[in-house]
Amino acid sequence: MFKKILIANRGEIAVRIIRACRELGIKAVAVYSEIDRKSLHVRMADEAYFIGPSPSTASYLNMEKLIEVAKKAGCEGIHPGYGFLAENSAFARKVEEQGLVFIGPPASAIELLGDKMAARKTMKKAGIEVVPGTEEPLETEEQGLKIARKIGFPILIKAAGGGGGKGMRVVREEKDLKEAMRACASEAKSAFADARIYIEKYLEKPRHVEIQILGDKFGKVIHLGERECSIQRRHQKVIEESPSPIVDEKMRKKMGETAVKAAKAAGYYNAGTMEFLVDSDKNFYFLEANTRLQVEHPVTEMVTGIDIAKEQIRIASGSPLSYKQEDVSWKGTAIECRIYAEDPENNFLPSTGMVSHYEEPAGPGIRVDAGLYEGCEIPIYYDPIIGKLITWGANRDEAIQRMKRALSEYHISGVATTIPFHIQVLDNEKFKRGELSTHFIQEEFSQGLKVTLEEDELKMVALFAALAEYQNKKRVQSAFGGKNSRVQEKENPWKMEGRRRGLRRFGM
Ligand code: MV4
Repeated sequence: MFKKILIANRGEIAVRIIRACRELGIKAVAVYSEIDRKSLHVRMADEAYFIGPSPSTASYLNMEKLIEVAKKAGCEGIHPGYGFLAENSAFARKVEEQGLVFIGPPASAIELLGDKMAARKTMKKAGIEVVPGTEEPLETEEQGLKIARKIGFPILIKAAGGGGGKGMRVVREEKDLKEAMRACASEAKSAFADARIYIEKYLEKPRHVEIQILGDKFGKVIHLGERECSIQRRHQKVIEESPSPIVDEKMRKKMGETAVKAAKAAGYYNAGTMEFLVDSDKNFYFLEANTRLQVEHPVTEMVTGIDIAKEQIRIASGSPLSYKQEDVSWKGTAIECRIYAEDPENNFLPSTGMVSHYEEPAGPGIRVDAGLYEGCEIPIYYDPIIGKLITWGANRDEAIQRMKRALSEYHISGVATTIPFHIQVLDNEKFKRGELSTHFIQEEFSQGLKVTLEEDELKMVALFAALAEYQNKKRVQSAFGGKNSRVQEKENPWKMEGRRRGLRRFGM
């Protein structure tokens, strides 16, 4: 087993990996950019090294610097977390070339699966069902038209280098095809430096269900069941859960075996995810693979009891899988709400600044993976995800009730968060019935947070908001050693709670 590893990331995921290291008795080395000097991951790590200016291109994306620091600090491996360099095959290769271990899949698998067309081809060859469409890049507009007619409209044009919803175009009628092909190719060329495009049958309102897999370096691969990830907004997942309300034991086995087959076909090891689209008849089709530890991994951890982050590190160090497929079982339901520093009342505009007040929920069935503490700064430079709230329940209803309880206990002031939005989604009748699709938010919450108050209620809200704002101002001032900081007494927590209740009563 490793003695020391470097975590090439920040925020909640860096904290998550530090926790895994600590439980394994491994020293965790953090890295930080200028603005992250005082971040939680830096505080929690055993050692921390400065790697450059705040923009990620100058710090968290600086491959040479990260490798240099890892060597200097005496690390044996690098965990990339998610985002940044996690799915960069060149980085994985460089790390290994420098005699360090990349804590993730082999560079060859990242490369293969990163090319969405190559991935489709590989999976189809392995006998895995993919969405009907082409395996070769479209050469001419005439060829595109021929294929589209054969598949039948609506079709979807995708970029080989795309993924995660980037560079896609739905075409419903023949007359729009040529223009869409042209636009998609030129967009793909500028966004991914790869103009290759292909066509798929467009599935209307599918569900997004993904299977977590784990594979070791000895060719053993197992699956940890599915996550339902249909609740997303503009290709950003909002709420995930496991198990999926539509997947039964039989379907789990079938999807799981398909995902294992997919991993083997790609020469995969370490943790990974196979994404599937599921149509209204519960047919599932391979969509793409995620070659990283995913944001939503905790829901799988909660229902299986398997620590995926620790397993990743064990696998990378050369240990065989700790579990056989028969050892994996699922209990209850886990739900995750992603907490973004975004204002749901203002078109989800990113919100930055100092967290002037911070209180986390606790109690039965609650897990908080966050990168925050009271007084910390939320910078503008990175992803707006600041934390995740995960609840477990004996069944889906209990997990939902717990989530509502936990969200109401989660107090973050100083920056706007998506917490109030989550509360509304959890109250949605369709959500409660498990009737989910990738169009759910668009259809049910097109305006973001719903504010449905009478005029006098709005006045009350304004009053409470002003009080809360005053509260924050005072805290910010004293935290910065403002002119009144010394004479300011600590807030009366009863008063604070009263004001919060006032806000909560009006759904704030
Ligand atoms: C699709 C699709 C419907 N039909 N492909 C979006 C992200 C990218 N990974 C693939 N995506 C989709 N591909 C076919 N043939 C619908 C989507 C899609 C989607 C998929 C997963 C999660 C959310 C989504 C939201 C909109 C569209």
